[in-house]
Amino acid sequence: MYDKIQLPYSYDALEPYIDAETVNIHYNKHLQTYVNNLNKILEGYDDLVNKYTLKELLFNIEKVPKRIRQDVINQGGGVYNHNLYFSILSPNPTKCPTGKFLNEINKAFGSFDKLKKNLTEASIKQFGSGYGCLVKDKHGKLMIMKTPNQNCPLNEKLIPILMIDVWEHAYYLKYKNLRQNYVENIWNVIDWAKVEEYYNK
Ligand code: MN3
Repeated sequence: MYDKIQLPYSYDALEPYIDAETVNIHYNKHLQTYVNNLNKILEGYDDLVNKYTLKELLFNIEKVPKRIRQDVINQGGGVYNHNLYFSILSPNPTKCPTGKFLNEINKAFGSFDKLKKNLTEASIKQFGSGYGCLVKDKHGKLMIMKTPNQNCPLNEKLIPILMIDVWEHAYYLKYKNLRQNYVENIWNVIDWAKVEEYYNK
């Protein structure tokens, strides 16, 4: 069985940037549905479930039998991406990266501000549902990408360390059609200490 993370804050903790109703529905309904669907798909595949964490399963997606592979990409990505998304948000975020991570950011993007600018742009420009992502490759090199639907960068052997959910369900109640405002505001609640922890893992 794969599961969602415990939400490390209350539903209203990210106000005014992300409203309580959105967090509640997003976490309890949308994410839970991905969890339920994934576990249903994997019924009878105990060998996979017992052998791999969800991260390993998505990273080694070619090991998943073809007849359920796309479903695992969709539903497993839905679980993993949301767990990552919710885990890097915080009502008391560390606002800046440090140390080796900051050096890598400067090397890859020129500056921390430039990284935020590029990732904001990628998130806004993702056509339709998906995510803007900060990923690292196996050498620790940082890249910005966007992914459609629930595709997870792990499927491409890249490790996501920050994902911004730009499905309408992530912002529509408060921001309506204004994805740009949501993405610009989300920087107020992104915890760079957590992102840095994922980078160093
Ligand atoms: Mn979502």
